Amino acid sequence: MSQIDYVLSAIKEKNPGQPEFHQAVSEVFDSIHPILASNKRYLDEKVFERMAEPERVISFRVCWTDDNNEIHVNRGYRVQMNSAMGPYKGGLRFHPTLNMSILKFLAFEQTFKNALTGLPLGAGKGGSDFDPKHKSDREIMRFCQAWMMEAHRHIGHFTDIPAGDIGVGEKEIGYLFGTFKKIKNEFQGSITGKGPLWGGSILRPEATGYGLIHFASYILAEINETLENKVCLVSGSGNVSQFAMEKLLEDKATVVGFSDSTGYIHDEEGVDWHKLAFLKELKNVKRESIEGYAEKFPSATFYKTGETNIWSIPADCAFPCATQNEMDEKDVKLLEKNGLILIAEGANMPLTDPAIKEVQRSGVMYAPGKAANAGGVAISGLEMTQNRLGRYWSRERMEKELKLIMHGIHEKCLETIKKNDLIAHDYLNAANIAGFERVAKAMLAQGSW
Ligand code: NDP
Ligand code: 2IT
Repeated sequence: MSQIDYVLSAIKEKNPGQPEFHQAVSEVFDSIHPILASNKRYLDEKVFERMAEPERVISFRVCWTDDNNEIHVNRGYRVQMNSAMGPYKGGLRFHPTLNMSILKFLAFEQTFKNALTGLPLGAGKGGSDFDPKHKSDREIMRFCQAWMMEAHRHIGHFTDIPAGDIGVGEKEIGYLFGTFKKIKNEFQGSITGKGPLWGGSILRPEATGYGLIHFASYILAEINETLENKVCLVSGSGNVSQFAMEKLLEDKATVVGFSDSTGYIHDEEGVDWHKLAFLKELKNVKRESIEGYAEKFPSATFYKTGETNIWSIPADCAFPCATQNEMDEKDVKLLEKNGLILIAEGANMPLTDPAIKEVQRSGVMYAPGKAANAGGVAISGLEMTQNRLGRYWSRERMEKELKLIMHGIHEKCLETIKKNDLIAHDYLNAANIAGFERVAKAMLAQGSW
């Protein structure tokens, strides 16, 4: 085994039973293999090994009482992955399947994504195996208070700034922020995704979904195409999906499919503004299954999670915006057969490793999440700036900033493709190499920590 290949196998051996983490690390490693081969200093200084080892992992008991006075014990986490570029920054996920493998893959990906934004952001990720489904508001509040009761020791505007992810939206951020403020007796930008009345940035809720669609437009422009009249699939129906659909509607694309954990909807006539408003109410306020959408609109059919999935609907563009490994090799083959031209990832690592290999073989254009879904954390970065300045910036300004950052990431990818003689439109390797080089240089400059 070569010295380079040993790096990856040693990381895998050191982290047994963490398949998602192995997957994320292997993907970046494959991209940067030539960079390691031509840059002995990266190998000698063990830069990649350091990137794959969190600076700090915090795991703690979260004990809370439900509405029936019953006590529950959950596990809380914060993985502080890398602070070479700035304070730890990344979302919190509340989902019963959350574990160390998923958290470390998310925190690892966040390192490169945050570097690509060009903002001074390190990387982290956290959350809990708490399931927010079917919980009352009071239960969610007590859980969030209990989570922050411990986590506040590790959080702060110059240390570590959490935000939302799956199961954590403005409501949860409110309870988490309120608890932090109460404990510290200090109103500071210690968490992003806050409400716009109490320190939050305009456009943060929209930023990941909107940024994704901006990025897709920049890619399509490379082949003289636009989103107009393109038939699109957007998996999930949460924060990222809803605003991806909204921007697609603005760009005159037709969204014919979306999903949630209960199944998927095929709406042959497409989602319109009225239907999207209904979907938002269904998911955000009532917190129910998307099945209710098909009950309301006759052009739509609901398919329960089972033999088929959303990717069986013929489309031009697919935007996986739900969760990791939601698209596999056979899904990509079917999409390709049905004429797909673009996959852009709103979710983190939604394609399995064989699915990515199939995409690379097929020539379907592909935007990896590290680049395509960076709009959310980018606007979080600008929420931090506004909090430090004690100012609110206008919607117009935020829209300009989001486009500028997404455009900058796209340009950085093109520049990296050219510089490294990559195949045209190889955004996967470009994003990994560009993110890696930024973080690696910062780490080397700061010595062996
Ligand atoms: P939400 O909780 O708002 O929505 C998640 C959606 O995905 C819901 O529709 C949910 O279904 C569905 N879903 C979640 N887990 C599963 C699963 N195991 N199987 C099937 N469906 C599932 O989360 P977000 O929209 O914030 O996040 C979606 C993705 O985007 C995640 O991968 C996240 O890491 C990524 N991301 C989020 C960013 C953000 O700013 N929020 C930024 C960058 C990436 P149901 O409603 O039934 O639970
Ligand atoms: O995966 C992600 O980039 C997020 N969940 C958003 C992180 C953030 O700090 O806004």
